[in-house]
Amino acid sequence: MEDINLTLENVASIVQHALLHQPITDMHTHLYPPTFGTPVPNRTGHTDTSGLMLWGIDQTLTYHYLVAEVFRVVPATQLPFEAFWKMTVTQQADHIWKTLFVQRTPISEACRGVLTLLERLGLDPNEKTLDSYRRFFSQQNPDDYINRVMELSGVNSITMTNPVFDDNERQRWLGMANRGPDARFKAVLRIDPILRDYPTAARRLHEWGYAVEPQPSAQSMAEVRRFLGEWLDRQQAIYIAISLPPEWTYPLGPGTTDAAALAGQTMLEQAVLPVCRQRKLPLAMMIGSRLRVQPQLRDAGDMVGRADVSAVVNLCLRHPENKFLITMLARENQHELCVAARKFGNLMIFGCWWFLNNPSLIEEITRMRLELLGTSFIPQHSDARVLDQLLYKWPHSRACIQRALTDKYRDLLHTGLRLTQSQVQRDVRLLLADNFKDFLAR
Ligand code: RAT
Ligand code: ZN
Repeated sequence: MEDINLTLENVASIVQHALLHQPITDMHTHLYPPTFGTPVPNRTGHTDTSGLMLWGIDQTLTYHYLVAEVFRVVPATQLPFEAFWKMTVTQQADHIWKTLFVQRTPISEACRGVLTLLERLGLDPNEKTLDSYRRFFSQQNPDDYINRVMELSGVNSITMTNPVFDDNERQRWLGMANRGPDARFKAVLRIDPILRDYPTAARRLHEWGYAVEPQPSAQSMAEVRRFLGEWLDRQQAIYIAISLPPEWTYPLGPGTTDAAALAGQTMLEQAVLPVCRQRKLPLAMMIGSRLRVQPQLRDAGDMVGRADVSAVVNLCLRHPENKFLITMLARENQHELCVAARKFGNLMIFGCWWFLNNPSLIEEITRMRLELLGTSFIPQHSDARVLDQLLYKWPHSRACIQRALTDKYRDLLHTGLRLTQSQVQRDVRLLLADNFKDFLAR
């Protein structure tokens, strides 16, 4: 087929078309296949309240981003936290719908997202109650519905987050021995306690039969390496991941006496990084989350804090044989992180994480990354916790990437450079899929 030359007139539609037709590898989500159970009743009437595959209107509306927003409007002085958490998911969803969507204009990004996904499913977002949406979801088979959502959102590979220190998650893996993996989903070994809270991790590992000691001794390191290796094999994980607080730094200062921080650094250097090197797996570090600042909000109670980019620089410099996938939560860190990525081939920056996953910020950050890094970064991941969220998070992000890219191609056209549709397609393939795949394969 003949290639089409880009012009100032056709560039916007060519970029839009390329983005829409490029299958997305979503490299960080909290989604699961049906084999991990689902708390929503399906056609066979089965309900598994601890199930991990979240989907449907009630889960969508009780997303922690919306829980935070509903408590701003009906504060805990009117509806105490304990009373909210005692409600069923259905009651919580009704409360959130009435408060944020019927009585107010649903203008926030998390609210708008729900409207986008309803519209994508052919549902009218103007309903005053959730009855008709619930009817729609009760008619879906979870397994088929995954295919439908993936097709509608343009996602062809979903990367999970599999926190091995979560008992529910761990038990499900252990009970799954004879079941084959779901080809639509890839696993990621998430190990936060090993670096964030070594004493707890050591105790749990000991309970699970690893000869790990309360101190990060040589024996403990060897056992943590054995544990990581066994779980990487079990999950067939494609990378190891952790999230870290804003205070996280590397290396620790010479006067550091904080035993947990010292143990975390030892485990990073002597267990996690060696295993990653040996298996050629990246370590994904998500930096800047301060957990449970408002504990009564549970998952909605976490905060952002400005972190230390020089810790990332030191890490990449001292461990050139390791690969790091890095995202940071604070807007204030984005420029410095981008400059750091210019220095290190083993540093791949990814996504506009959590509180940055808003159109104004995605667009600003993507424009800056294109200017500083060309096409050598991963612009976005969905972080979806509820399957249906793929139906809004990707279209909203795609629109931002589209505007940023279109303007950059226009700038190039003004220089007299000739550009074609297939070049745009190649760039978009790098951004939405191949930069991640190539980094894994490196
Ligand atoms: O974005 C979120 O839903 C957060 O609660 C976290 O899960 C975060 O994305 C993480 O992976 O730690
Ligand atoms: Zn996440």
